[in-house]
Amino acid sequence: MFDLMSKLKNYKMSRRAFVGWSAAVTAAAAIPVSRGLKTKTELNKVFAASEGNEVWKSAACWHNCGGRCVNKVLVKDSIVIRQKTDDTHEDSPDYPQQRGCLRGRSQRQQVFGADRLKYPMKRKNWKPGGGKKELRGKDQWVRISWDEALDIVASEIKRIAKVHGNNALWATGSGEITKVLSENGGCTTDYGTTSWGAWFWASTMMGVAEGWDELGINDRIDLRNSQLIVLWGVNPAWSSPGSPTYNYLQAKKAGAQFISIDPKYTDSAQVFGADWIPIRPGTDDALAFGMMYTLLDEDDPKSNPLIDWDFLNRCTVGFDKEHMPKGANPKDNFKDYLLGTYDNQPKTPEWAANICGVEPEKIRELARKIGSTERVALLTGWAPARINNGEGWVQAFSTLGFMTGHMGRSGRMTGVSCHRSSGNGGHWLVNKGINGYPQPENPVTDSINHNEIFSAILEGKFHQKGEGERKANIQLIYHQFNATLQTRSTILQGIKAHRKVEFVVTHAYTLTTNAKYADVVLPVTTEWEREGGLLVGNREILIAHTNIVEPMYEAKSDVWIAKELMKKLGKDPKKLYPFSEKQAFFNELASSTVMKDNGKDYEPLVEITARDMKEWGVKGKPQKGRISLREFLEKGVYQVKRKPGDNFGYIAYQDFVEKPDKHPLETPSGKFEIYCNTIAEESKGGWTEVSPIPKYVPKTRGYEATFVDWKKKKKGKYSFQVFNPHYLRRSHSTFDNVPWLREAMPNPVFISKKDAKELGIKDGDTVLLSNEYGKTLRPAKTTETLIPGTVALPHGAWVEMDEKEEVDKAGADNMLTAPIATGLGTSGWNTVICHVEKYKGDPLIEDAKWEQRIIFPNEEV
Ligand SMILES: Nc1nc2c(c(=O)[nH]1)N[C@H]1C(S)=C(S)[C@@H](COP(=O)(O)OP(=O)(O)OC[C@H]3O[C@@H](n4cnc5c(=O)[nH]c(N)nc54)[C@H](O)[C@@H]3O)O[C@H]1N2
Ligand SMILES: Nc1nc2c(c(=O)[nH]1)N[C@H]1C(S)=C(S)[C@@H](COP(=O)(O)OP(=O)(O)OC[C@H]3O[C@@H](n4cnc5c(=O)[nH]c(N)nc54)[C@H](O)[C@@H]3O)O[C@H]1N2
Ligand code: SF4
Ligand SMILES: [Mo]
Repeated sequence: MFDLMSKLKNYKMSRRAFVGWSAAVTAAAAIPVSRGLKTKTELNKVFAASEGNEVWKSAACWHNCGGRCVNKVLVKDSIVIRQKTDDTHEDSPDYPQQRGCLRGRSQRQQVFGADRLKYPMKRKNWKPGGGKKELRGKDQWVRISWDEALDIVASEIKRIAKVHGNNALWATGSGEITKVLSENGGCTTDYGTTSWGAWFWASTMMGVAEGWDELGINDRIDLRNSQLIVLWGVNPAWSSPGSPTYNYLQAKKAGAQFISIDPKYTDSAQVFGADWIPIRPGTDDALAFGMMYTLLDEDDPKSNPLIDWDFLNRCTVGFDKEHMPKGANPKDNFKDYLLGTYDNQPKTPEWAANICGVEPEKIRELARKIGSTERVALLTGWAPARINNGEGWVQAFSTLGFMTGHMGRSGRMTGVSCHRSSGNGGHWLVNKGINGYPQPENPVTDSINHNEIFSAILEGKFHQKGEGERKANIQLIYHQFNATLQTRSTILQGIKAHRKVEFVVTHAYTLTTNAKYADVVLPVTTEWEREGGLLVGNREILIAHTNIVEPMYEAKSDVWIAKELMKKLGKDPKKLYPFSEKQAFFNELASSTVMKDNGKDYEPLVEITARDMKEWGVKGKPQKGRISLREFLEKGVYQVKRKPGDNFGYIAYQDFVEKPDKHPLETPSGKFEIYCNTIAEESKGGWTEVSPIPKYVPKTRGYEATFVDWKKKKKGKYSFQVFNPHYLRRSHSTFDNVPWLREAMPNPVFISKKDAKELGIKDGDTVLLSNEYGKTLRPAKTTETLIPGTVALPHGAWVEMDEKEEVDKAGADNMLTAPIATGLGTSGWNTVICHVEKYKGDPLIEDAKWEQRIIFPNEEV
C-alpha cells in the first residue's frame, strides 16, 4: 500500500529532491486533502494536469508572524494542487494587495507534513504520578485511543488538584483549557511582556498608548508626508511581511529620507537606502540622551530652533522645574538630569558614545537633523524595548519625540511601528466579531511572570506582582496553544522543570518542543481542517478562511478536546460551549463591523440571508452588510479601499496636541508624563525600581556586563552581546520544522567579520555560544553588516539537545536568555551576554538535512 507520508519522509521533503522525484513542478504542490490517498493510481491523478473540478478556496495563514495575508489553495478532486496569494484586485500603492510571504506559501508543508502527529499518544514509561520522569524528552511514544488519553488527562487533573490544590495545575499561555480548568476550581496562569517589552505597561502609564497595538503612529498614507523616517530597531522586510515594506517605499517615492538605528544593517535599510547607525543592543536610551543633550545645548529659539518649546509646555509635564506635576520634587526634573546639575554627569554625546558605540559627532548630527527637519517620523520596533530595565528606553524615546514635537501632526509621529501595523497606525477600519462563547472567571489568582515560570517549579516560590512572594507547588503543566518551552527564557531550566512535575500534557499538530517533553500528546487539527474563521491583520483588512480538508488522521480541534475533557471531569460542556463551532464562526461573521465612509461610525460587514443560515444550519437574524457571506468567504478578504484625502486617515494624538485641555489624556496630569509617578509607584510592586523620569541605568546583562572592569575596559568571560532578530524562516517557533524553509534559510549565527577574524572563525564554521544558562551551536555567517561585539541569533529554532554534552544543536535562542525580570516585569530577550568560540566537537550538519520528527512512520496512512 502506498504511503505518501513515508515517501515524503524518505525524500526529506527537500524542495529539490521532491521536485526531482515527481519530475513536475505541480507535484511539489500536490498534497492529499483527505486521508483517502492510498494507491499509485490515485497519486497519478494528483500529478495529472489540472483540469475541471478545480476550486480555489480561502485558506488560513494563522500564525503570530508579523503580517496577515490572503492565502488561497486550489483543490481538485479533494487534493490541494496549488497555492496562491492575493489577486482579488489590481495592486496599487493606495490599495495594495495583501500578498503572502514564503512561510505562508509553504503552509502545505506544515499542514500535510510527514511529521504531522497522527494519534493521541503517551510516553512509554509514563505512570500515574509521572513514572520515569527523567525520560521526558527521550522516551518512546505509544499510540493510545482518544478515550484513554482523555481518561489519563482527566484523572491526573483530578488527582493532582485533590492532593495539592488547584494552583498545582498550570495552564500555560491562554486558550480553551484555561477556561475548562477555571470551571473546575481554577488553575495557575502566567503572564509577561512578550512582544512589547517595556512598552507593555510603561506606555499607558506615560500616556503614549494611543491606538495600543501600533502605539501612536499615523496611518500609512500620512507617512508619505514625512521628510525623514527614522527606523529605530525596525525591520519590516523581515518582521512585518505583506504590504508594509511596500507602504514605506511609497514614502520614499514621495521623497522621504531614511535612517536606520540598529545593531544590524537590515534588508529594510538596504531597500530604503537608509543611512545606517550601528548601535549596541540595549543602549538606545544612552544614544537618545546624547541627542537630547545636543538639542538642549544647541537650541536657540530664534537662530537655531531645535526644540519645540510650545509642545513641551502645552503637552507634557516634568521637563523642567517650572513644569512639574503636583507633589513632585522640582529637583527631579528631566532637564537638570540631562545637564547633570545634581549628579555631576552631563549626558553629553561623549558620555553616550562610550556606552552605545555611536560616534559623538554622529550623535550631534542625528540630533540636529531630527530637530531641524520639519516633518519627521520617529519609529521604533518593540525589539529595542525587549531588554532588561527597558522602561527607561520607552521614557527616553518618547521624550525625544516630545522635545522635537514630532507628534500629533501630519508627517510627524513618534511611536511604535511594528508587527502587522508597521508604518500604519490608526483605529481598525474592519473589526472582527465575537463568537459568543462564555469566558469564565478563574478562581485561582496565582499568576507567574514569564521569567519565573520554571524557577517557580524548581524552587517552589514566585513573586506575585504587586504583592510579594508566594509559594508554588506546580505538579501539572498543560500546554494548550503556545510554545512555552521554546519561547520563554532558559530552556535548560524549563526542561528540568518539565522533568520535575507529576504530569505534562500538550496539544500539538507536530512534535514541538512542548510536545516532546510531555507525557501525553493530544493531536490537534490545523485551521485548514476546521470550520473556518476570521483573522485580524492591518487596520484595513479582515481575512476569512474556510475549511479545506477533513481532519488529518485522528486530530481534533482544541474546542472538541475541551468539551470531551469537561465530560470526563464531570462538567457539562454546554456551560462553556453552548453551541457548535460552526455557529461560533457564524457569530463572528455576523458581528464583524466595518467603518462607514464618514470615518466615524461602524456598520455590519457581512450581509446574511435566511437562506445562508438554513444552508449553514445556524441560528441568527438576516442582516444587510457590505459584502455577501458567500463573496467574503470566496474572496478570503475584505479590504477597505483607501485613497489620499479619504476619511480613514489617522494622525495619532491629533486632538490632544491641538487642544490638550479639551482632550486630556488618561494620565493623572492629563498630559504626556516625562515625570511619571505611576511608573515609579508601580515598579515598587514589581522587580526593580524605575525612576519617574527617564534615567540611564546599565542593563542587567547588557553591554556593561560584558566587562569585568568597566573603567579599564577589560572584557569578562561573557564578552559578547546576543540579540534575537525575528527571522523569516519562522513565526517564532512555528514553521521551523518545514524542510523547504530550512533549506531556503539556514539559520546561522551572524557574527561580524572583525570578531570572526579575531576568533579564527570562518563562514560555515560551527560556533559554540555559551553562558551560565546554556550552550548552543550554529554555523557562522560572517558579515560586515553587524556591529562588532555582538552576535545575532535568530529567534525561535526548535531546540535539539545533545543530552550528554548538555548542548543544543539548533541555535535555540532561549538556551542563553536569563530568567530575570526587571522593572515592572519585563522580559529582556535582547540583553543577553555569552562567550563565543569555534566549536571543537563535530561540525554541525545543516539542519535542512536533519531527520524530521516523525513518530509513527510505518503506520498506514
Ligand atoms: N529569546 C527570545 N524569546 C522570545 C522572543 C525573542 O525575540 N527572543 N520573542 C517573543 C515574542 S515577541 C513572542 S510573541 C513569543 C511567541 O511565543 P509563542 O506564542 O509561545 O510562540 P509560537 O511559536 O508562535 O507558538 C505557537 C504554538 O502554537 C501552535 N499552534 C498553532 N495553531 C494551533 C492551534 O490551533 N491549536 C494549538 N493547540 N496549537 C496551535 C504552534 O504549533 C506553536 O507551537 O516568543 C517570545 N520569546
Ligand atoms: N519573520 C518573522 N516576523 C515576525 C515574527 C517572527 O517570528 N518572524 N514575529 C512577530 C512578532 S510576534 C513580533 S512581537 C514582532 C517583533 O518585531 P520587532 O521587535 O520589530 O522585530 P525584531 O526582528 O526582533 O527587531 C527589529 C529590529 O530591531 C533590531 N534590534 C534588536 N535589538 C535592538 C536594540 O537593542 N536596539 C536597536 N536599535 N535595534 C535592535 C533588530 O536587529 C531588527 O532589525 O515581529 C513579528 N514578525
Ligand atoms: S506574513 Fe504571515 S500571514 Fe502573511 S503569508 Fe507570511 S506567514 Fe502567512
Ligand atoms: Mo511577539
